[in-house]
Amino acid sequence: MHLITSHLNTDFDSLASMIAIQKLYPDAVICPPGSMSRKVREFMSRRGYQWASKILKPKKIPLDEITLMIVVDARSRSRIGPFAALAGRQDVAVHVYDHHPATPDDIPAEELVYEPIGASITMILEHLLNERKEITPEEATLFALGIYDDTGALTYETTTERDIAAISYLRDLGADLSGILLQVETDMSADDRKLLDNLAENAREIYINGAKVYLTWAETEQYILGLSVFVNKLKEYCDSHVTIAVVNNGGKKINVIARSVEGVLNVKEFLAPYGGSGHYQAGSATLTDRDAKELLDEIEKRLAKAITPLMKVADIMTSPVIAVSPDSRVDEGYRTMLRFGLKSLPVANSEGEVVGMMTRRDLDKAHLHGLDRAKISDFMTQGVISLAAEASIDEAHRMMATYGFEKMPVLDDNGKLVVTLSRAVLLKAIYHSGQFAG
Ligand SMILES: [Mn+2]
Repeated sequence: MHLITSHLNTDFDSLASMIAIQKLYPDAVICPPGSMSRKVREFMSRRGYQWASKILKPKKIPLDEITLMIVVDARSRSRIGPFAALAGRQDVAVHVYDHHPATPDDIPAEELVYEPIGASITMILEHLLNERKEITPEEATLFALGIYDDTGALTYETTTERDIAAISYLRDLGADLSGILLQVETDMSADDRKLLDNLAENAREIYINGAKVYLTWAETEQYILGLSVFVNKLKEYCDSHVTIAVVNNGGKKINVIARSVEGVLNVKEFLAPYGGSGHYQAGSATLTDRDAKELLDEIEKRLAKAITPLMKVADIMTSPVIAVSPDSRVDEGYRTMLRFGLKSLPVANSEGEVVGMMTRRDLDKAHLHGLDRAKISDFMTQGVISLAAEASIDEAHRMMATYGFEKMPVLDDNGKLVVTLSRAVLLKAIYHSGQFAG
C-alpha cells in the first residue's frame, strides 16, 4: 500500500499538495495525519465534495501494509503524527516534497525534492505540467488557494517568481481566483510574521513538575496589537501544558501573555504580582522598565512553585532496562524478546544512547530470509520516538495513543535509556492517580 500524507493541522498548501501528488502516484491513498485547519474544513464542506471520499482517516490505514510513504509540505518527524512510526522503517520507502528548510528532526528519505519557494504546491504543479497531467478547473482553484495561503496572496518575502508563474498557469487552467482571497489567512503582516518567527526561535521547551512548558520572548520594533493571537498559535503548534511569552513591544511596554490547559497553572493568580488580569487558563500583564529575558527567567523560577505537580513518567518507572546492541545478531534479539515476552526492543549503543527500535515484525522478516546471523542494525527501525522521564503520565498516554505503541523507551536529559514504559503500567498509574490533565 502506498500512502500520501502531510503535516498536522492541514492547511491549503498541504491539502492541494496531497491532491496534486496523487496524479504522480495514482495507486497511493491520501491520508492527512490529523485534523484539518478551520479554514480548510469550511472549504471542504462547501466545495470539497469531489475530494471528500478520497481523503481517508489515519484509523483506516493499516500501517503494517505501507511500503511507500509520500510526504508533502513537511518533513519533520514531529509534524506527521502517527505516520512518524513509519519513518526509518527499513521496509518503507519515503519520498518527500517540501519547501521548508531542513531541521535535525527530518525523517530519512530515499527521495527528497526540496525547493525554497513560497508553496509546496508550486513545485508539484511544475511536475504535473511537465508530465502533461490533466488538471480540472476545480483542482486549479484549490492549487491556487494553496499558493495564496502560504504566500499571503503573493506578498510574503518567501514568494518566488515560480509561485507567481504558477498562479498565472492555474488561471489559464480555469482557476476561479475571484473569491479566494476571502478564504485564506492574509491578516498577517510582515511584522507579524517576523514576531512569530522570533518567538519560535527564542523558545525553550522544558518540563516543570511534569508539565510541558513552552517559554519564549521577543522584541518588536513597532508596537503590535493583539499579541494573544501569536501565543495561541504557539500553544496550538507545540501542544504544551503551559505557554508563556514575554514581549518587549515596540520598546514601550513589556507584555506577558500566559496560557495553560485546565488544572495545571492558575494563570490569573500567577500574573497577579505583575498587575495582570485574566482567568484560570489565560491571562496577560503589562509592565514597564523590565528586561524581557530577565523577566522570563524570573517567571521560569516562579513556575516551579505555581504548577500543580503532575505525576511524571519517572515516578512510575519500575521495569529493568532491556535493550540490545546494534551490533548484536538477529537471533540474539529473538532470544531476548522471547525470554522477556516482548514485542519490541530498544536498540542502544555502548554509550546507552537509543539508536532504534527492533520489533517482532522486523525480526520475523530477517528470520524468514534466513538472516539470523545478520546484525540488528540492518533490520531495526532507525531513529526513535521516546519519552522524557520528566514528562507527565498524561503526555505519555497521549504519545502511546498517537503512535499505537505498547511500549516506549524513556530517556533521561542526556538521551540515555533509563527504562521501557509499558502501556499496562501507565494505565495502572493513571487509574490510581486520578490525575489526568488531558
Ligand atoms: Mn506549505
